[in-house]
Amino acid sequence: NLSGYKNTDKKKVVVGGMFPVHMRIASSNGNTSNVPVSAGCVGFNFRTFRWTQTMLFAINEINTRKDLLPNTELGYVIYDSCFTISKAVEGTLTYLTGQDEAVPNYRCGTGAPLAALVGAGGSDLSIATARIMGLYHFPQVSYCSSCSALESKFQFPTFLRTIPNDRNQSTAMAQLVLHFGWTWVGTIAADDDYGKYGIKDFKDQVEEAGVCISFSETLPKVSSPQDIQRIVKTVAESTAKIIVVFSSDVDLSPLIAELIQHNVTNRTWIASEAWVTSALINQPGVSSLLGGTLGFGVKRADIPGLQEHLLNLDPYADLLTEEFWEKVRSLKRLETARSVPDGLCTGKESLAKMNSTYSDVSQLRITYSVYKAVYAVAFALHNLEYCVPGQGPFVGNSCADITNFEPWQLMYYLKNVRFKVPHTDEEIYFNEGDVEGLYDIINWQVNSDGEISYVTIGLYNGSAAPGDRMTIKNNSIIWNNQVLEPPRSVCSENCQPGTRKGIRQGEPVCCFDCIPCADGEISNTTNARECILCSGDYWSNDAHDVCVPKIIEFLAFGEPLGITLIAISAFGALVTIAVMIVFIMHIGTPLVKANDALLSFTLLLSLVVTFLCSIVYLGEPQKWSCMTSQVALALGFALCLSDLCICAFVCLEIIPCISVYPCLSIFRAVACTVWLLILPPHPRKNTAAQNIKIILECDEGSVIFICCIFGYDILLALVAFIFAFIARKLEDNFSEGKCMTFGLLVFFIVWISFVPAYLSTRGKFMVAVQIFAILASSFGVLTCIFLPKCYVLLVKPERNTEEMLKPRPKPKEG
Ligand code: TCR
Repeated sequence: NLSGYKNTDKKKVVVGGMFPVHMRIASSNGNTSNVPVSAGCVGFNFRTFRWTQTMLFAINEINTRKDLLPNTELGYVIYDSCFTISKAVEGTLTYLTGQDEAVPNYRCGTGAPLAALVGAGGSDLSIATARIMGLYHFPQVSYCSSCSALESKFQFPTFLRTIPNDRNQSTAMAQLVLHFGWTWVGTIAADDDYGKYGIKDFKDQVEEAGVCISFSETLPKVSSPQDIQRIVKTVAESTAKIIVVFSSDVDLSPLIAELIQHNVTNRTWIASEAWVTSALINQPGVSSLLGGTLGFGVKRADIPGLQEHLLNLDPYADLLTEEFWEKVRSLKRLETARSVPDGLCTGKESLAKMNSTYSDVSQLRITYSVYKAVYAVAFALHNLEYCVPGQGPFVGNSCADITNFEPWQLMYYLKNVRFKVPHTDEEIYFNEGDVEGLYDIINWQVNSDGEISYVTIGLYNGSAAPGDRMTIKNNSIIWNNQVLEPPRSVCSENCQPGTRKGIRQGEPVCCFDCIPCADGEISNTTNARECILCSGDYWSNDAHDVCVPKIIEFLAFGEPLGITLIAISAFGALVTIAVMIVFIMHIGTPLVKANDALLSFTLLLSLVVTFLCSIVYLGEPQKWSCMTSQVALALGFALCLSDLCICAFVCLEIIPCISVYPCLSIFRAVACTVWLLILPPHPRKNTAAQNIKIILECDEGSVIFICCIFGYDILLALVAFIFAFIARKLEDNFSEGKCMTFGLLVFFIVWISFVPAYLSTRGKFMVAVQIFAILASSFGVLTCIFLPKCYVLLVKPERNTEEMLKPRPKPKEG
């Protein structure tokens, strides 16, 4: 601890300071048989020693000023909190009681009132000291305790700080992560209030925005190689490329050393304020690990005269300074051991030559905060001293007395202080104990000789409107491995349109599989949760990202198959007509007369109808074409089959030929009319048969009707066949019976094979199969029945006699 003020006849006020000059306390030997002594401290920290000197510098500066506390001299008591809560509490108690318990400790200036405490370093220390200070309404101004827990005025009524609340920093980090679209980040927090609250606030915000945390590790406070090993393993194995670290440099440095040992690279680190410009972390050799780091630093400033003060340090001023010189000398000795063997030091060698953390004033951030804190106390004291009697803020408009005031009276002035910081002109005031959240965004850029320089690439202003808090110059960032492209850190890449997110059981929501949409389903956004089913007439395209209209399918006239079918049916109709002409030409001959000529003509006519009706099946189905094709086919076949029936009867001489004819046809005509009237065949879009197509087809209207009508056809065909089969034995010269039997056999074969063929085809080919069956059966009947007759009529007219028509007498048996 160091303290002092110059002996003048001015009024005197003592300001307390607390700095973590050492990094930890020496471990005790656990011996309980001796008188316990306060633990000693080890690990001298040059950076925090600079803070201490800055407080002294500020106090000196204030004491020499004529406009600030001209009649009062500031003294100081400074404690080393050793980065440990117990030491900080010990210091606070010493400070409050004035009992110089702590060893080594000295305090001068008896009788001077204690004003306020500047300190105590890390948030956990400040939380402990602020609770005690709060009990005595004693003001505490912290320069580096940024934890959001300290914002509670209820718990810490006399706590103020000149460093922004970490809430701002956590928000800034979250914004940074969202700005670059990283959704998969790891976090490392120090095992103290700073780390825990900082990371918690960060996590809360990013998780709300859909970012997932790959891992969350806590750095041990007391060195623990196993814990460090475990964290190294987690970092190395994680696929997260972004690691957010909320920790002080002292706690982080063992991990960094270990990570360098394990050659972990290719990560981008997001640094909190406490280590972003720390020389303890930025050691030679970290560039492969930490190059490209982004972090937040509190406002920096140049403090004129500070460097001279730092360099002109009297080696024997106090204990801490003596220790400082010890360290400097031992470092120097290490450096020059080989060249200058004796290494004798006078204690006055120039510190400027040593490029140490202590004398480097390029990154005065917390240092500047210390400076501000001291000035805040000074300005508050000034206001207290120059209170106009009778217009004071206290009971009865009274003022406080600078030589003998109560701590809560100074607290009043501190809360309401508003001043411009010397040299920088920054205006400071406390809003609920906090200052504005201003940060520089700092990028660690590796320069040509492998050293890291801190480049400010943006700003964050926590009190601006939410939209424009962060300004960041994207293209001035140099990332790890000297690349200019921001790294990507996602657990799973986005799911493209056409796929959907499939959750992985037991893993964070950012880790998912992309599952292709099923046929008929699409997704048209990236990262779709569900595929959308295409509605009725639509179907998914190949990429499954849009619903496209289904292909409309029907057997068109123009396509090769259509043309072929038309040609065949036209050919069939023409042949039939040709046969008709031949018959007309030979109308008087016995062959034509033998069967009723009319019967032959109706049969031929029915064949023409069936041939032609197959054309109507082609093309896009219309209401009329559906009706025509179905009815024409039904009628055509009926006509044809009833003719054959009658022919068979005639052959067997069962009935006079014409008489039954109307009976057979009337039934049919009535049935068809009823069908057409009640449930007419109509075109239909068949979407069920095939997914990607709409088949335009004719709906028969009523299955029962169609069954009846075609059942009737079958019946007729069977009857005709049976009788023709019987009649085939009757030997006439034209083998009428045989021909019919054969023709009907063709008819049956065609239609029986039609059933499986029809059932196994899809779409427009069903129509083609139907037409083929119609054409084949018609050709069958035409060739079997009329070809032999035409042969006789045209080629063998000599056989066309009455004689030949007579049935030959059956050969007698025996
Ligand atoms: N607030 C930290 C401690 C800390 C610190 C630092 C320690 C800050 N900045 C720089 C060493 C060096 C910021 C806390 O605990 O609140």
